Amino acid sequence: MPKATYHFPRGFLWGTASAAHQVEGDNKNNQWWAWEQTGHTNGTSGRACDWWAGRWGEDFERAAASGQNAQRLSVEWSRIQPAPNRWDEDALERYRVMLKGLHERGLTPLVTLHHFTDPLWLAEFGGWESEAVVALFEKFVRKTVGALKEFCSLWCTINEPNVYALSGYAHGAFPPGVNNLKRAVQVEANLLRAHAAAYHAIHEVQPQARVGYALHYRPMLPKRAWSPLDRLMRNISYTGINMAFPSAISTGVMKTPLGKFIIPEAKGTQDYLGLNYYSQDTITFNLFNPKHLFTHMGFPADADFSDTKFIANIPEGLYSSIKWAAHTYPGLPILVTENGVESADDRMRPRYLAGHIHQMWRAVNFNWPVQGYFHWSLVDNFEWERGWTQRFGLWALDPETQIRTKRPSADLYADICNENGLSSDMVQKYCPEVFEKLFPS
Ligand code: IFM
Repeated sequence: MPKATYHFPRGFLWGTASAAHQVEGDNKNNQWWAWEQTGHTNGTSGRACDWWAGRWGEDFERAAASGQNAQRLSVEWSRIQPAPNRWDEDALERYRVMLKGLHERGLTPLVTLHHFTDPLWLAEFGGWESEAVVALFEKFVRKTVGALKEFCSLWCTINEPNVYALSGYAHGAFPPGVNNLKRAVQVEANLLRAHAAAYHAIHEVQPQARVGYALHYRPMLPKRAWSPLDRLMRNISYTGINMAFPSAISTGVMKTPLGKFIIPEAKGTQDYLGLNYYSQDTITFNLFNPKHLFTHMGFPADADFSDTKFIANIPEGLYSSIKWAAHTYPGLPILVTENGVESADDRMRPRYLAGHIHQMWRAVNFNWPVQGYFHWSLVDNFEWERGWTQRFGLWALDPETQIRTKRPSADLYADICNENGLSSDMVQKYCPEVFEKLFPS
């Protein structure tokens, strides 16, 4: 049996990722809280992981004690700016204390400025459909970055703009629950304008900042490679879902299935690419699915599925995502800003984790500049419309009692972080079922 270790470059960032609404609790002043109260989600966020009441400290301890050296979190716009004409200095001070707490524990912060939630006042005024949001977001970003810059220089403007626009405005699982592709595209254009404005503003406020956004990237394959219709639908879905932001950042033009938006100020607005990768899709042309533009998106029937079949374990997709990023933006640093799986009994997570770290290592060996990895997530948290039905944590959480229970994969991830690599011994211990695949004899 081979003995080997797949090492990562010195200084590689190892962390976990979270978002304010999913962990803080009692975020009552945003559109998601309102949406949850009207029965649109599987349970409500409630106290979530109770970070706002102070449990961030014990969770940062867990992260640091397990050898992590970085942490991705987001700030909540509705706390910092509870009304259009009011800033909450206490909320900003609380975030300063949290970020200071990360440094004290040897964790480099990566702060996301927008992760799916909007202040209620913004949602009531039309949210991201009105171009006026761009100036409002820029104002919020200037204020927040100005207040937190002592403790953070790595920023993510917007998390998964494609998911926000499509889920909220095309298939309606997110608030405001709209089914209208034209409105979705308009929202995505405003997100891009806001990202560009934030990028330039952050560099003015903090010239040494590194600024990017987090792209939810889904590699896609036609189900039947021989079928021109499957290939066509694959190309339409791929461009529509993945490419709006990346192509606009390359060219200043956002191309969508419904037309072009010229946004020249977006060109070149990234100092790194944040990649969120979970799974890879198989696309089929389906004549009987006009509602979804004659497309069926799925996974291979024999895939290794997560608890609710939300994710298929396809680690090669992380390799091809990184390859795409490295070829699209030669030399641009890449951070894997999210990757993880729902697995309540933790049977799947160790092999998912090991398989993805192995594929990331393969990518690093092509000298593609991957500089860090943030696992989603440290502790189970509120999974949006899916509520508490999906458990992504290295640690299990009982939201009622707030008791955290370590899952075995927390130890595996700690071993990876401490070693700055993945070894055959780790795979043998935590997920022997993939040993031969990862360390072939
Ligand atoms: O929980 C989400 C996160 O907020 C955005 N990316 C996907 C995660 C898992 O569903």
